[in-house]
Amino acid sequence: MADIDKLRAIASQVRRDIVRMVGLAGSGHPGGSVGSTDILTALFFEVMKQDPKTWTRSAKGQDAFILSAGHLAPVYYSILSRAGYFPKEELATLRKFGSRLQGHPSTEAGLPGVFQPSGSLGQGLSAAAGIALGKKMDGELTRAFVLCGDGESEEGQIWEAAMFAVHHKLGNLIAMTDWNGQQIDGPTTSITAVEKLDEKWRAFGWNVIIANGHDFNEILGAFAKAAESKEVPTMILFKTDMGHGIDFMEGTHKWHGKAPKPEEVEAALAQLDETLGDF
Ligand SMILES: Cc1ncc(C[n+]2csc(CCOP(=O)(O)OP(=O)(O)O)c2C)c(N)n1
Repeated sequence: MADIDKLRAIASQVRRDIVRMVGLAGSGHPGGSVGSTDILTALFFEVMKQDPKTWTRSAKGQDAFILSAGHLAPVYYSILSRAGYFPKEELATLRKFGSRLQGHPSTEAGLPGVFQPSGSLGQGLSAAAGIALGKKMDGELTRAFVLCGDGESEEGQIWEAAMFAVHHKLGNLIAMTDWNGQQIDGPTTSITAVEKLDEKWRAFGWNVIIANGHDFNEILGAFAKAAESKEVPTMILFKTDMGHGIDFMEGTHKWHGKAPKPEEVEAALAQLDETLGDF
């Protein structure tokens, strides 16, 4: 049985980390990061088979994760550090020259846990499909996970990968969409409407699951259902709110890529319990 209180406590600390990191850096992407915190907390602390002590990009017997929406680097870095991949003090170096924590994840920077560079939207699903195919060819029973954005899903390469994964029967590929209805310039409906995502993924032949991305029971239930699909890739559409957990960031694209000022950092921290010690 998953310890939901433990997951909630980790998620609160991760949200604190994100706000403080982006505030210190003076730039970055807090809205989608705090919005996808619950999904990635459940994934890294309950679902995925990964061992920070033995992790390398070529390690056998471990699941792979790709953050296709690479601008969500703050949540990724916080989770990796809190899961034990590197010391939490390094979180203070986000976006600094020479830091391993670049504005978008880089494998060249050598940060443990980062499997694939990302930031140029639309590519991560293709990479994850390739990894899933490789695992299948090697007879490995591990899986490839990838998190995409809904705005990102306006990229054509996503749908090319969607066809590839079904063609190759990649049941070991679990994709997730942070379905917050927002992207950089406004609601997705006002940019290039990608709705209805569920019907689109079903039409492409995927196993589609819809879940509340802020309810740990639903999130874990979705991953459990995904594990039952053996030959068909799964897309979990997680309904989320951009900025979830910080009242003045919630539900608006305005915090997609804007750093909070010092007083806004304080206002946000007042809403989030410090559960694991700030960096
Ligand atoms: C190929 C490419 N085009 C454009 C961008 C600029 N860009 C960065 S984030 C973003 C919006 C992404 O929206 P979404 O995936 O919904 O993320 P969210 O706003 O929810 O964080 C865009 C257009 C990019 N990084 N890569």
